[in-house]
Amino acid sequence: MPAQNRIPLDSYHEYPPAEMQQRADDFYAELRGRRSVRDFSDRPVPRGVIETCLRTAGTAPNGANLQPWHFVVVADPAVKQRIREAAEAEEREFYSGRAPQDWLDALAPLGTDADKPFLETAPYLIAIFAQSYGIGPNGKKVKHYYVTESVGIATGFLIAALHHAGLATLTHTPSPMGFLGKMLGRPEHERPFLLLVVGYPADGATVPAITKKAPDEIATFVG
Ligand code: IYR
Repeated sequence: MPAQNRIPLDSYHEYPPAEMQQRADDFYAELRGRRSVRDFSDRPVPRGVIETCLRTAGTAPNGANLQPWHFVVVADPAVKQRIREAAEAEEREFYSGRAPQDWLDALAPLGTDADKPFLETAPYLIAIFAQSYGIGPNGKKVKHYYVTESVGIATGFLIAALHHAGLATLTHTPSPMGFLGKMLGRPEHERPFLLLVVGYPADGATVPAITKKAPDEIATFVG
């Protein structure tokens, strides 16, 4: 075993309990204001903000610190148009037959359909890829662990970071989305995980009136 290079945990901060509670409350208040948005403005968003939020995503805990993700940021209108066309083709099949009725029933309160104009309107689409393995310096395959969990956590960090910066997002999962890898020139060992639509909400944007489960429905304390 090579010796580990260890450093002090200088980045950790402890807060007195009242301040800790306040911070937890403030963070909850901030994140509970996040909504998935489907009406986007075409106003440009500073690229640096996206870059920093991607850095945040890259800090996520992950399997063996192999960081099994890749983010493709698409701002090019021609590429966005091609993504929209391919996604809408899949979605038309989904909504007109591929999806079982119970899935369509579950989606009904959201009012979604096969039209995805936001894929062109929003200034950025971030295609998130999960790498089943990496390529080492010698060109050899490096197995990745807990890939789905890792990429899911990184995506959560990214969504929270973008929301914190004042941007709206939509987690969009055209199904199937194999076209993304080909269109964006990604290698075979990467599978598209989801497409994050990022921008400002359109003026007057609305969202479905939905609620979140109560604390005792989502959590149980033992002891
Ligand atoms: N991918 C489709 C359907 C869809 C599925 C789920 I689960 C959602 O939460 C929302 C939509 C679409 O984007 O319309």
